[in-house]
Amino acid sequence: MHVSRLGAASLALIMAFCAPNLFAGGGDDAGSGITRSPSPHGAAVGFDGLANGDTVATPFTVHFRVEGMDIAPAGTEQANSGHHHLLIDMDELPDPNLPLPASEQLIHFGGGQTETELTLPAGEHTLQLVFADHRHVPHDPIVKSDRITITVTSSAAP
Ligand SMILES: [Cu+2]
Repeated sequence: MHVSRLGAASLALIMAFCAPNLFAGGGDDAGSGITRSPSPHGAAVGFDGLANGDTVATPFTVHFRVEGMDIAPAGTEQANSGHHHLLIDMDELPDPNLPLPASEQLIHFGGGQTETELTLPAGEHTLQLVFADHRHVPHDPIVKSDRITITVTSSAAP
């Protein structure tokens, strides 16, 4: 009896802590109980004017496109909206159930920007876009572009 009473108490504690995250439909909690914002059918992101296999001279401007959703700055909670994230030379996506971490390889455009100028070392690089909500958490289903490979040269071809 002692064991089962302990078990019941633990379960009640777990439910008390998890329930708000499971049912609040949002919030700032970055824990495992996070609820991802839904994306509408047909939502897509991609690069405008840059395709897999392209060669570009550094620095170059990358243009982001989104279809079926709206751009909203980070921190602004609004249905069917989010902001762009550019992943540079990342072979794997971060856990989509958590806010995307920021790094030199994962750039947030929380101001709602739709383009950026990149300066990259000469050579092959991969680029990928991931859209995410006001908390930087990718939508469900995730809205991401193909990962494209481009060749960067140090100066414009003559
Ligand atoms: Cu972000």
